[in-house]
Amino acid sequence: MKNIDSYTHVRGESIYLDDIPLLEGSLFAAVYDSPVAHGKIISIDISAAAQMTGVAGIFTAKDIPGENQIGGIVPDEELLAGEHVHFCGMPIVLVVATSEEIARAAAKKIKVNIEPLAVITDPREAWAKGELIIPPRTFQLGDTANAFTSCEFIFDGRADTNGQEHLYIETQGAYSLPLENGGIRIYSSTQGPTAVQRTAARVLGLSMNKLEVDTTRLGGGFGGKEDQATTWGVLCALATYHLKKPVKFSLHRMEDMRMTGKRHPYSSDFKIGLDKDLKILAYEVTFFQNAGAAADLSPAVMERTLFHCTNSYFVPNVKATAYSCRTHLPPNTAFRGFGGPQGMFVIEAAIAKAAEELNIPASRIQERNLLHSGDEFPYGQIAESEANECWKETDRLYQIDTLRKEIESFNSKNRLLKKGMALMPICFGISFTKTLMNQARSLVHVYTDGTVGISTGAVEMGQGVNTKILQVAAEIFSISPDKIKINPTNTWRIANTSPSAASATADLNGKATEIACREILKRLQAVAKEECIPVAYIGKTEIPPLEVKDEWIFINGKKTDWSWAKLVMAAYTKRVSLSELAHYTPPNIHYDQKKEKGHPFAYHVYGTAIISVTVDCLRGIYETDSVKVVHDFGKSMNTLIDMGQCEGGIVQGIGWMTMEEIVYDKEGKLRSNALSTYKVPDIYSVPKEILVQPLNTAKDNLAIFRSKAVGEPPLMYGIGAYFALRNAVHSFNPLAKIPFDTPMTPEKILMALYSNVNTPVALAD
Ligand code: LUZ
Ligand code: MOS
Repeated sequence: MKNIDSYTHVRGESIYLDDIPLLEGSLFAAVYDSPVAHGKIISIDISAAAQMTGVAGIFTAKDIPGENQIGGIVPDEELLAGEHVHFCGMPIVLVVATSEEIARAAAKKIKVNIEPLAVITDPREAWAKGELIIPPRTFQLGDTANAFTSCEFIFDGRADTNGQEHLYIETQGAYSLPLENGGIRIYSSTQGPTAVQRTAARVLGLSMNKLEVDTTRLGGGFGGKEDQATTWGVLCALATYHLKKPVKFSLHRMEDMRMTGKRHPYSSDFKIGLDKDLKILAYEVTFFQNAGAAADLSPAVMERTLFHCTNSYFVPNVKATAYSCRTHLPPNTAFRGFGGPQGMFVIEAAIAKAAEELNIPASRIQERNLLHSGDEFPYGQIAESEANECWKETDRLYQIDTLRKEIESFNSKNRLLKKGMALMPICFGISFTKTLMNQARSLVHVYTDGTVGISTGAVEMGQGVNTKILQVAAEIFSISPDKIKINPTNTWRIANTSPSAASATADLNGKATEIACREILKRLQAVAKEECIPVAYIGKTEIPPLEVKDEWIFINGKKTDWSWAKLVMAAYTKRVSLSELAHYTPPNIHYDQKKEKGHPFAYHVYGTAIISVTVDCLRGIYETDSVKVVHDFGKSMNTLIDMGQCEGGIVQGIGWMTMEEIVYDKEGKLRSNALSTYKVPDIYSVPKEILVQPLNTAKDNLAIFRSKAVGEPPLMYGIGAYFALRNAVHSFNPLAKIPFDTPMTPEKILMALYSNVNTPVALAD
């Protein structure tokens, strides 16, 4: 089934925040944000701005009626800076005016005197100074110290991954309006309507039931709007609270890039030990997460890094420690993969280092150590699948050895073009790592004409969750999809929602919808049993099998003259409820943070990719030739959508690993602050070929209709691009010294190509 939004998307008719018709008298917001990464606010002068015609209100921290606090996990983040600023881009003053232009012009006239303080941008420096967001955490399995003594080979090193700009096509934004009795409605481009509601209530000193948050859809989120849409929603609400007027704030791209957090950069140290058969016996890793200036979601992201620190390998002795380090950058936040990719990169780097030192393909070490069912993850959960399955199928379909030989042959014939390939197996745990967040509700109404309206906590952000939820209802009721409508996500219809995140949205909200639909169907079947039994059976105790199928009632497999709509009307006439609010929580998940052991994930998603690249060794530029994948979909309920998620994730992952380079200077100012200086994959840089072969793992799992979560896992295939490039560079210059430091930009490749040799020209000859 096609994405139900495709028709309005291509016609430009889909409603995003900017498409909401504005009420008369609507005002527009802008902020004055800190030009300094760390400092003490000495004075704020708003006089010139206040005098501008059209300025309706100017607000600072002093105008916050409730708590000046937006921190979700740790209360360490002010909405508007009070006494100190902690990052460049931190909002200090909110300006509201009759037009966007006036609001922004007025913001420029504000003068804030800030006494600069020392700036930290590096997580290791923050760590050395004891600047931690939360105490460190350590995951441990077996005994690494002991295991290293019996290793044949031991390698250590350092690995760095950079951040990543979310670059949702729709920037952050919100529109709030006053309701009667002091209530406020916020239209928010958010993945987490409840987070906006809860935070607005806290900041305004209102009860949650006075705040309504409504979200039709997002033009992309990628994690960037899991927590950080809140700021803009709450700023609008603050202005509406004071002015009793509708207020809109839709960020310009450069404001968005400057003021919002990104994927967490990590710097890590690893040590890996193998026996003579290449079995990994021990792995130690220390992660330094660059959290930015406030906690935001960093503690949870850090936790997922630990959960995925061994990727899809079984390592019997593991010790992984993570530090969330406070720096003076915008608070970093959720980004597709949520710390998992960062953790996985480091073990891949460790394996690559071992392979390079031993002069063997990394894939030999990778394959030798893949997880098997029954193996224990460092956090105590037992693997239920074989990571091997996808790998073997990848080999069978795409012939790893043949590909390798083709590349070797190409490289031996070409002097200035070198190819490289890498395998990238993945294993990603599905569920919010915070167990309590794994809950969802769905409200299903069947109207008297037989059509259906559904509301859940799921936020559509292009991932197709609404289509999947619609499919669930269509399947359970056995009615045509065009009889079903999915409503905007709204906190008055569905309360206390978890954000749409963790790849779990379709599972959680889809299952809740399934339960609601089955409940209504049960009632309808009861009505059918009373109302449409053929005369021949009246008075008999044996009632023939009855089925609601394709919008008709079948008895004994024979179609009756009772349609779905007629049955619905009959139920209504009999005063039977045609609505249901269902609640779903996945069973059997738990986690004990004291022991760092448990069963946090409902299930895991597996897959293996082969990525091959070609490097131009004169210029340092490269192309991704192909990405060939076998991916564990469970049993995909929507192949078009799931393939789209795979392709998008792969390209986004490659972008993170290769070309997307976030640069902050030593003063904490974002230098890559526009699309002219921050390069994301475009149509010309996507892989020439992406093949995704579904592996149907028919096994029972906790996914909706056994269709495994697909949002985040494919991003991690992109990690293979880094190692493929590395291999290509090494085939040009076997002595090349390449730090494990992403992104592998053309500049870095060029440096690597000619590194560690006396006469670069000799290589080119
Ligand atoms: N968000 C979150 C996530 O709050 N918890 C998670 O475990 C998670 N995982 C992936 C992406 N977003
Ligand atoms: Mo996310 S990183 O699933 O918001």
